Amino acid sequence: MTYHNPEAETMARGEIEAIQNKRLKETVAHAMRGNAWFRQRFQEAGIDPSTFRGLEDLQKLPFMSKKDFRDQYPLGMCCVPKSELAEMHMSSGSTGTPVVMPYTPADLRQWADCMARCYVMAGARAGDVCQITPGFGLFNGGFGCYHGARAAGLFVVPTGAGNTARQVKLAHDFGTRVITGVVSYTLRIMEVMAETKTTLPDLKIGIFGAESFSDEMKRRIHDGLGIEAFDIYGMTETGGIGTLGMDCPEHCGLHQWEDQYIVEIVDPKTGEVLPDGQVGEVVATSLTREALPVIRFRTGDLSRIVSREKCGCGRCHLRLDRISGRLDDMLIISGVNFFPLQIEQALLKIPGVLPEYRLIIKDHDGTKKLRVEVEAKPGVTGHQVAKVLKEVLGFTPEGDVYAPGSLPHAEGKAKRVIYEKD
Ligand code: DLL
Repeated sequence: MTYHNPEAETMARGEIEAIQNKRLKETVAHAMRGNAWFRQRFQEAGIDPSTFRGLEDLQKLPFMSKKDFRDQYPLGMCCVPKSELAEMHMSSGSTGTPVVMPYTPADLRQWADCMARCYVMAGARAGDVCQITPGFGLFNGGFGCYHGARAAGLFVVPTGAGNTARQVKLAHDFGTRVITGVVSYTLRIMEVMAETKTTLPDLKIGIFGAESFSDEMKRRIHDGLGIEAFDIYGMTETGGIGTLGMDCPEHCGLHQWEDQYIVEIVDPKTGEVLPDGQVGEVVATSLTREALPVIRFRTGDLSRIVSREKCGCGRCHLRLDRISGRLDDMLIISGVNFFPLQIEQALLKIPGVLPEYRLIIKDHDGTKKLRVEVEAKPGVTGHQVAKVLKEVLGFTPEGDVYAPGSLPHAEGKAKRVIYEKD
């Protein structure tokens, strides 16, 4: 069993909680000292850094939201002078208003350490060829994979997104062993491999994220590429890909790097912390970040704590279930609440159905109708698809089955839900 950071990764629960307690106090004091926005927010909530008791007082801290990031664009929440910044990333999200995350050199090392832990946990070893397929730019995916791969001593092939034919050729010619990417882009790679009749015998490890990842999708990627697939979690606001964690080879939940972040699950309506096992909104607090610490950040992602027990891999860092969706992705059609992932799981159980699909929501004077479009191999009928969807949803949506390659394919995150108003 190998760890990138054995000291941090093999801490017992008591040690994790002690370090969280200490670092939480430091983070609150740092934010209040370094930034007027935090100071005012926390003073209004009655927080005094000299008497703040750490974990015991965690729930006295007010929540942060995406709206705070947007309102404070570009650097209104930054806790260090701009001259100390080394890099920034940004996500535009669904509304288009940017969320900016600045980094100091220490923040970049922290990110690299979290990502390197993920690589090594997945089985990557120094010298492995690591192909990075998320975009290099404002999106955190490419650079996060890069910083971590360098820290883990990997040989980086920084293809970035797109030009899938070249991507497959390079993976073949350089003997890529580890590939990182957005879940749905992997499907595009598999398609091009089939078209060009390329096999990648050296490829063993896939690190995928940025989108919900059903077991069915994992199985298809596993069968299609013959690799072990890992589900990596992180976001712009926590400092990027891999900052929160990933599943280990036991595949029994996503370990959260708890010496670096406190992860809570709260009731999305009341904000109350939920008991382990109950599904709610993931709330994250960074414990060592300098430029812009997140403190009780409401991620909008839904999951539950699976376990805080020691895992077979030797880590005690708590495990989250896969992210089942985002609060703002929940669809309500014909009085039924559901998430796109539930449709994906049902569709992929049908033999011959391909993992490219989209849900079109037609809004006619406030009445919403669902149309499901999915690619499938010849032989799969609309009737078969409709029957499966009726079982999941309780109603039969409109829909069509398309030939492979007919639906628009994304090179970044897939856009599964499309709204049409008439
Ligand atoms: O998507 C970081 C990332 C890049 C993670 C590449 C993994 C691979 P953002 O663009 O800020 O950052 O989007 C963050 O993506 O709040 C989740 O809703 C979703 N997300 C990220 N990882 C997962 C995952 C990157 N493993 C948002 N499963 C998050 C499900 C995920 N959803």
